[in-house]
Amino acid sequence: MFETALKQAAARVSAHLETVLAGHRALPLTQAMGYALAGGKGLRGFLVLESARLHGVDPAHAVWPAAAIEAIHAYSLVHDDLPAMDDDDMRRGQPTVHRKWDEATAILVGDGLLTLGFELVTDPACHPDGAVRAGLAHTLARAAGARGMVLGQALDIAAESAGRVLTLAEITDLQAGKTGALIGWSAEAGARLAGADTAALAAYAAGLGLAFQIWDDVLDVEGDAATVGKAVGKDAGRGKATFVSLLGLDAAKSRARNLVDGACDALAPYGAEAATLKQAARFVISRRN
Ligand code: GRG
Repeated sequence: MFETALKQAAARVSAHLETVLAGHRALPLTQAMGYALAGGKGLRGFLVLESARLHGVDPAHAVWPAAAIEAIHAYSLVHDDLPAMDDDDMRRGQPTVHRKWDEATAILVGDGLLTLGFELVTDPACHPDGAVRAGLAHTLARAAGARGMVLGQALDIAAESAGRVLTLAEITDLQAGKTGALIGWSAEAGARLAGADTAALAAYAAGLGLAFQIWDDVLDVEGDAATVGKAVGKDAGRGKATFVSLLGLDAAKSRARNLVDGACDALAPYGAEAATLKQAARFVISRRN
């Protein structure tokens, strides 16, 4: 069952991150970094481990980039929750880092987790070939930075003062950066570790990433805060354009299903071996949090 595979992958990645943090000084910062890393679904780390398995990569190598992407994802959530950005009190069913500690700690936790991601992919234990490690670090910088996730976040913030509702094309472009870039990097990482072609996994991740974001918008409308683990209804409350507000709930869900079908089709070159990645795509549009 897919949920079991996801939990096992998340446990493996969490254990790796705990070992890494055990080597840090016992400061409140380290405790807060561990707190920020806990409690997520671990979908991005799972995508790294599963794409690596498809390419016969040793999990002892793949766990490094899997931990790296979860660290960078956790940083993005901590900074996104800050008062200067989304100003959220709850994340993963717990108080946000700036609420439990303070804003300075939350900024440093984010900075620490972002840089930790690059430390992990460039660790010699991640891959014996320095060129492969450099390739992982370079593509990770592209995905996380001002042409990827940071760009998506900047476009999202700019949209709030644009004085008009974004179009579907603009939202799709924004989300490709904000959510899609890290999901894409995760799914392609296994091929990168193996020195293989990333095209099929990139096509899979493009559909998956967009479906993931559409489902996030669905949960903002249909979910309850206790299950989702954070405030819901925020987008509608702010009059913010989302896939659901532009397409309507039913059409948004059907678009997400079509995207997942396309994502699964893209995995054809991997045959039956890709069954778990297909289950992951179905999970993304059935999840309740
Ligand atoms: C601060 C540079 C910077 C970027 C923030 C990712 C992001 C950009 C903001 C997060 C806000 C948000 C709700 C985005 C929508 C999609 C998303 C990334 C949801 C959270 O991902 P999950 O569901 O979370 O994989 P877990 O908690 O399971 O890890």
